[in-house]
Amino acid sequence: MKLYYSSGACSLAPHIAAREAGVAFSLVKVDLTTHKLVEGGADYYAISPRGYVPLLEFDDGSRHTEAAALLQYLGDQDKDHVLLPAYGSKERLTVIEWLTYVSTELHKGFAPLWKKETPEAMRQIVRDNLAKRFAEVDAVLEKNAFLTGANFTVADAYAFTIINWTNFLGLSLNAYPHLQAYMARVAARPAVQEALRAEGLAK
Ligand SMILES: N[C@@H](CCC(=O)N[C@@H](CS)C(=O)NCC(=O)O)C(=O)O
Repeated sequence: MKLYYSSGACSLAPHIAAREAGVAFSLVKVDLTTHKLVEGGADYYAISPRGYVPLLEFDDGSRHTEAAALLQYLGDQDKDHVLLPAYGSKERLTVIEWLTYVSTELHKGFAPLWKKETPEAMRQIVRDNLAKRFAEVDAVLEKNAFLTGANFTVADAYAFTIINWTNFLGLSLNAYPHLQAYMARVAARPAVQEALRAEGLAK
């Protein structure tokens, strides 16, 4: 399968999950300013009508989008059911609950900060809302090593990717020591290091 991605974008989450699950995949880099493929310059809108990454293309040519959905598919490739617990279990419900939270509260919560046209007053509201979310997550991580307990799951791949945007946007996590420690813990995982290196975000 092929993963269409842009360095450090939300596509880093399925990228990490694919490496954690040990599935075979190749990467196709997209320039999100031009919406063209970096290699060859093909029009990305012809591949992904919304122009968004991530997009997963299977060997049969079928294409799928939406980070939270791709993460569930990739999590299910872990036959030990650690990245995503078994169908029907409450543990799985908890991971999907967190995936949905990251998607709607964090991922889309950050979105206005990426837009040049967002006015400063709005940016402040967005930052204040994110601060509330970071405080919630920090409290959870005071008790747990990862979002849902002792194990790294696809929800952590997603949360790490989105909260990592604080580095690109100059937002401090100093007020959230447990969240800061978590970000370092996730970043140190071999699969995460490989993904960051492949995206040119680590040496
Ligand atoms: N609903 C999509 C949103 C994906 C998304 O926001 N992708 C961003 C990068 S993180 C993007 O491709 N933006 C390009 C654009 O807005 O043109 C998902 O959850 O996967």
